[in-house]
Amino acid sequence: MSGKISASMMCSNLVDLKETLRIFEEEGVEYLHIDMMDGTFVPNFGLGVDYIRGLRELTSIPLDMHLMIKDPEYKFQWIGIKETDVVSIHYESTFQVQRALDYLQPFGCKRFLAINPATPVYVLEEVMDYIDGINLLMVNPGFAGQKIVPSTLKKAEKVIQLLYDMHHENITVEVDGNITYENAAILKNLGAELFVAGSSSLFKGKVSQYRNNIIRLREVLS
Ligand code: S6P
Ligand code: MG
Repeated sequence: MSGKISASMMCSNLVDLKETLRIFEEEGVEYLHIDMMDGTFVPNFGLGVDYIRGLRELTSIPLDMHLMIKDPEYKFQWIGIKETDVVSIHYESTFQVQRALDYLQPFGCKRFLAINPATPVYVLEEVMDYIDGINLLMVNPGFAGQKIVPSTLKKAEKVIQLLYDMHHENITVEVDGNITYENAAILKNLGAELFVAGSSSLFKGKVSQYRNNIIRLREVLS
C-alpha cells in the first residue's frame, strides 16, 4: 500500500496559504498536519484553535492534529475535532493516558498515541486496544527543521515488530520529524504508513515547487 502524506502546516507560508491548499487538493494530499503547542509541554508555541477554524473555511482536507499540550484530555472540546481527523496525544503529556484516549473516543476521530524519541517502545503495549495509530517522533518535538535522532530509525523497526507480535498490524504507524526523501524511503520500507512532510521535503523552496516535491515524495512512498 502507498504511504500517505500529512503536510506540516507549521512549515507553510501564510501569504501563500490559498495557493498551497489548492496544490494540495489537486495532488490529493491526504492530511494537513497541525502542530499544536502550549509552550509548556514543548518549548514553543504552535498552531491554535483560531488557525484551525480558519483552515476549515479554506479546505476540506482532513486534519492530522498533533497535540503537544499538557493534559490534553481537558481541552479536546475547544479544538473542533471532526470524525475524518486524526488526533495524536502524547504519552508523556498526561499521567492518565488511557483516560485521555477514552475522552477522545466520542469525537469519532482516529486516535493516535505519540511518543518522543527517548520514550521506550514497551509503553505502547497496554494501550493497543484504544488506539488507531502511533505517531513516532523522529525528533524531539517543538520545532521544524531539526535533524533526525538516529536511534529512532531502529526504534521504528521495533515498533512495527511489536505490532506484528501483538497481532495489531491494523494500527497505523505515522512518522514525524525530518522526513527527507531518503528517510521516507527507509521508513516506508520498514512499514510506516503516514508521513509528516515538512521543511525536509514538501515545503522545500517556493510554493511553485511544492507540486514537484509532492510528486517526488509520492514516488518514494509508492
Ligand atoms: C515537531 C513537529 C513536526 C514538525 C515537522 C516539520 O515538533 O511535531 O510535525 O512540523 O518536524 O518537518 P521538518 O521536515 O522540518 O522536520
Ligand atoms: Mg508534528
